[in-house]
Amino acid sequence: MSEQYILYGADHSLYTGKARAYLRYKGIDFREVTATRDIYKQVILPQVGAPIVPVLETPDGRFVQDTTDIIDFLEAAHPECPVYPATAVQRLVALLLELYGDEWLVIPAMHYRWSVLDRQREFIFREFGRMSVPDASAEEQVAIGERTSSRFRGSVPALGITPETIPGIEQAYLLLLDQLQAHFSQYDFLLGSRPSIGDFGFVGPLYAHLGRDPVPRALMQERAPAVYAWVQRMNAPRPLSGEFLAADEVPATLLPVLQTMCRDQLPDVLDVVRHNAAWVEQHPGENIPRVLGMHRFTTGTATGERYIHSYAQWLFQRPYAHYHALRGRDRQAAEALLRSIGGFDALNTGIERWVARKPGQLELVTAERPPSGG
Ligand SMILES: N[C@@H](CCC(=O)N[C@@H](CS)C(=O)NCC(=O)O)C(=O)O
Repeated sequence: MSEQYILYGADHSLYTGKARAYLRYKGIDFREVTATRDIYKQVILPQVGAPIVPVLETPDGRFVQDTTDIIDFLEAAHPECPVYPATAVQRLVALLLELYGDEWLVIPAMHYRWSVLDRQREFIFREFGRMSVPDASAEEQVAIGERTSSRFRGSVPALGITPETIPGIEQAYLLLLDQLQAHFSQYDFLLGSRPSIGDFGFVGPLYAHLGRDPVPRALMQERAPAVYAWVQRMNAPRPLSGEFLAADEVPATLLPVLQTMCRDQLPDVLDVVRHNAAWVEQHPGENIPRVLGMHRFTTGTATGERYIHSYAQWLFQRPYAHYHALRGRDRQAAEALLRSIGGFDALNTGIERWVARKPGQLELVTAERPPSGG
């Protein structure tokens, strides 16, 4: 039996980048196996039930899918230098920023991969082809990649990326780069000298797409070199080093990022929560489909339609449950933070139906309300 963990994924995969950076920071012994066509057939589909990466295989042969579950599984097994801050407000911020990176920054990430395809076509298609068939020739890989990437390319309009929304998406991303440039000029990571779960949420979109695909990488290097340097640090960290800032401090440079998140993403998430509840009402006992139609969304100056991603509720429940479990001074400090970033109302909107993930499927199921409620 191997003593190593195995991470099945790919260099150009957003969520693989999140899990990889985490494994490296924790100094965990692992090897990465490219999710080739054969690996999908022989490992991922039978073990996970769906064609998705990344997937972690543990040394004792268990499989964990979903980067948040992967990280939580590994945090329990390797508790040294936790990536979840122990203090109330930093932990809330870290969980909110994970949600932002995972579920919202995927919009600029997918835009800057697919809308500028004419300027990075060979690279992108070859990455997809190389993943499926690593020993094919470069030319074959480009042709294979063009076919195998069609599912991802095809999801671009459903993510809300259209000619009408693109100017707003770009404006919002450039603003984010400027805000993060200011932040990372002062701090190594989001909350100090140790990466938190928020950093891992951010590095998915900011590495595999925005910090690696040729067109957005050049943009990041030129406009936000401190952000690019953070991406490099995330990928080559000093394992188990660093600390979160003392006294539960949240850097002032993060507040504008959190304000944008609360303004743009939280209304979308609350609408997902409503749609999930309505669906459960109408289909008692059934799984909740991954997508529940389309709804309006806003990012920066752009307004459009994007898919209702039921999963977003599951990630949102993490900061939500953490906040509702706080008492006394911790609760007051978290409330003050939420009021200052415009997130108070969203985090105090009741969740009628809680959801959970279930092994072997991507569709969510309903869950008990946690004791801290909300
Ligand atoms: N929430 C999941 C998302 C994983 C994900 O969307 N992976 C992409 C590649 S980066 C994929 O394989 N998508 C296929 C699908 O969603 O069906 C995670 O954190 O692992």
